[in-house]
Amino acid sequence: MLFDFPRLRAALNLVRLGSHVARALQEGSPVVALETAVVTHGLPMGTNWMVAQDMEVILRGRAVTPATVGVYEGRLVIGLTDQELRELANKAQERMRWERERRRQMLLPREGRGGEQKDGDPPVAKVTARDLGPFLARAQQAQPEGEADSEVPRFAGTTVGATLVACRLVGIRVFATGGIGGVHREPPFDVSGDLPQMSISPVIVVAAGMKSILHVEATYEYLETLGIPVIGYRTDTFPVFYAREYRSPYTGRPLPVPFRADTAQEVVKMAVSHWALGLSSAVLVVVPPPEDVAIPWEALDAWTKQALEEARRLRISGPAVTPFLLEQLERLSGGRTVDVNVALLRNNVQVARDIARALHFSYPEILRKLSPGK
Ligand code: PSU
Ligand code: MN
Repeated sequence: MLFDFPRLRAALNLVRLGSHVARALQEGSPVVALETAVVTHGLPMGTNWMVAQDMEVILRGRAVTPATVGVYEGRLVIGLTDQELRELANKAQERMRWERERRRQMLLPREGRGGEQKDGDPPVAKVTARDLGPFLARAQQAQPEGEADSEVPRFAGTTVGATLVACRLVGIRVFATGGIGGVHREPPFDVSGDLPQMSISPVIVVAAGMKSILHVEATYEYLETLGIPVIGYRTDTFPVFYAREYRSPYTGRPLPVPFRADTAQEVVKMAVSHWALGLSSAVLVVVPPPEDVAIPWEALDAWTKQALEEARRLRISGPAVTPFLLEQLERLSGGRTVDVNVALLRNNVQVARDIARALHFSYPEILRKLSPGK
């Protein structure tokens, strides 16, 4: 082996395991990981904190330990405390202000921008798996003994991909999110870092499918290419985040899911059978958003096209694309997309909770045997 990874990590002081998560992992009780990019970049202010708390409460209610992952004071924290999570949520507001101001500046003619305008960094970043190492290193370099240097970014929400890195480090097997990233619809056909991380992380990922803003079919194909099993939870067709069903512009039909499970137990059997064959990718469980709030595909698709148009007009690119489109959809739908987003996050966490319990009761040994990072 090239490095002694655990010792190297410890020496660099890169990761902190929350005490509640450490305890749960030690005694082998069920744990569900949660991401924070949805908190810092996915939901409006106020709602984000409420949902982040709710998700933890849902898990604790059935004796499942939440491991909410994020970057706090330059360290990857697996199991943020309430206080830390609240701080991250609050930083979303400053970030939105920062983002608006920057966009305003971009639209001004060059002379109006006030000379050499420096962008600076947002108060809270969105980190993917590939950003994590450099981000932590830079934060710590600037702050060897914990003295405050507010210039260097030290807080971040972790995307699905970055959160999976944390899952691998400590052997968490179940993870709930809203919607995964994927292949975007337009050039340069940005592909979310979520997908390659899913291909190397043996974790059951519970989501309401991929985001509607993506190229749904291209993302679906990519999941196949990467060897990631897709299981419809009480559904035969693919949900797309805010909508229970997608309608293909090519076939005029919904997209079928390859496998269906009606209970948490069935999901667990399929996942364990996948891993037992020596395959070590994630297993994606797609759960349609609750019927009473879901948005019909036709309406969603129309809003999505408008949002994409707006992104093109403002030349939004890179990691800012997804948060921008979500914000536009909120505006175009009169807030309906936020209601669905909240409802589906809660719903997904409930499903993940049941899966974590089923995994724990049926295959307690898997939590140890497959445990990586040791
Ligand atoms: N689920 C939500 N809202 C979000 C996300 C998921 O309900 O904002 C985030 C996830 O963190 C996911 C990210 O990893 O969006 C995808 O971003 P990108 O397309 O830039 O990879
Ligand atoms: Mn991207």
